[in-house]
Amino acid sequence: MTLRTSLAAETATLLADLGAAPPTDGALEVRSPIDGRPIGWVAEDDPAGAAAKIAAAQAAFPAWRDTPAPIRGQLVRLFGEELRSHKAALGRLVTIECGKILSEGLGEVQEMIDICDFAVGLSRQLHGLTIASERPDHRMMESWHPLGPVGIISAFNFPVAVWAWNAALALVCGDPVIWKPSEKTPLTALACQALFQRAAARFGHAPENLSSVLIGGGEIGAALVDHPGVPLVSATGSTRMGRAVAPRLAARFARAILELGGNNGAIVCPSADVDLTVRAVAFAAMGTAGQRCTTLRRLFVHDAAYDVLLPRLKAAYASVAVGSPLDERTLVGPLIDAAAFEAMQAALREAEALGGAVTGGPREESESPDAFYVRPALVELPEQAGPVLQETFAPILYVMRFSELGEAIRLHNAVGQGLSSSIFTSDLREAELFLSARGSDCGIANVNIGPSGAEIGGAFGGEKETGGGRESGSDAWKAYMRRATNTINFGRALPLAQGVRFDL
Ligand code: UN1
Repeated sequence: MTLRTSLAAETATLLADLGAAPPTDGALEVRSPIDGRPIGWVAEDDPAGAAAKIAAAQAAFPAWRDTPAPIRGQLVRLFGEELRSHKAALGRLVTIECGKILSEGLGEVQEMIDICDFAVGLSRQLHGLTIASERPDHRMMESWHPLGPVGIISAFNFPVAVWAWNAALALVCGDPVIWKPSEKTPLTALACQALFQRAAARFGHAPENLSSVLIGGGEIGAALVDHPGVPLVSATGSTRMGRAVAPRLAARFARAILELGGNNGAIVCPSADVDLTVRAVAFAAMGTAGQRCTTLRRLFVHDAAYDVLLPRLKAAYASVAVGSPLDERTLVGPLIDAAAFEAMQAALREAEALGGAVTGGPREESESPDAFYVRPALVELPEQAGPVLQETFAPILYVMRFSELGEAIRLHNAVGQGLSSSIFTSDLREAELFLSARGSDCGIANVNIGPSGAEIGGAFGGEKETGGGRESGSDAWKAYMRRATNTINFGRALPLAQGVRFDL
């Protein structure tokens, strides 16, 4: 495991490579979950400072709104180029700051590059409909206009990609962006901002303050949520956070894109390909140390597949390499902090009290008392109750048996959250039932792949307590623009709709 001085020094070097200021100046201490020790200090915004940055974003809006969308796309293309050329450094910084393995740190930057590519194409496709009018010599159409500054609140587990999904779309849609990253991961945010500024300098005519970063905790998030100059806030985090944010946005009629908790399930049918299922479940449940909103947490296994699948899964759980995420052999890095470890242990104790058989779960050796490495846990449970109904942000997979698919789907849908889901089957009828209106109630439903690791081309988000927002691909861009319905009369008469007469 890397020592304190080397991680802090490496962080400073990476930030310098990325064009960001040295992380030595400020009250907010940033720790790496790799060893739990400080890697930097950054200055926090106070509410007055936050308000000033929001006002500056408002001031940037008119010029950006009036820049043609394909030209706005050129700035996002340049930002994507910066990301491409700095992928290695930013990916490594993601790993150091949030603890995901290097391949996933790099993957996260790739996800940013992908959404930039998508947004550049989109900048020429922000199109509305032309609609048949019931009146002679009339035409109806939709126009999509920029909305205004977009607030983005992101979580520690995807410290840069989630911002990029929102920012790349918002920017081509004509909206300035104001980003409040998790206070656990401000350094990667400041690095992204530095790369963005480089792209803006190369672009040459972006308004000042098109993108800004607010550093701080809940108070600063609240400043963004409550500001009347921010018509849309896209917030990623827990359902608890969403319950605090949503009513405040509703109170001022602002729009919300909420990406809240997931409690994702998968159903394994008798005809499932066992090798494929083991690999998919392993990545979805143990990858990112169980700290994705799309992490697989509930597995329903048919009686006929149970005795084949479970020993294979248990072997994978026992052998998966847990350790420093900077080590290429590691598949499971650390939990983010002590609180995450405590929450995991509490959930496992609760599951045991309910008759659950727990494999794995204890803390693994590490050189540092402040780093929290765990052996991922697999819990065989007699029924779906207690901790299974909650999202515990840790690598715990609850496994339950079923004998009839309809019952498995019912249990699958019987939780508060509705983000992502999967079925493993070779039977077309089972797969199609799961994807149908009678099947999974989630925003994402997959066949023969796990629930995590979505590509950016599709809309990303979930139903119920997950919040209902959609980000990233498909037509998610529409949430970042305002729609105007236009009716144009090119005749000389004035017929009224619905046959109404009003003859003067
Ligand atoms: C999250 O955990 O907040 O589908 C986002 C996935 C990733 C995004 C996860 N593309 O797992």
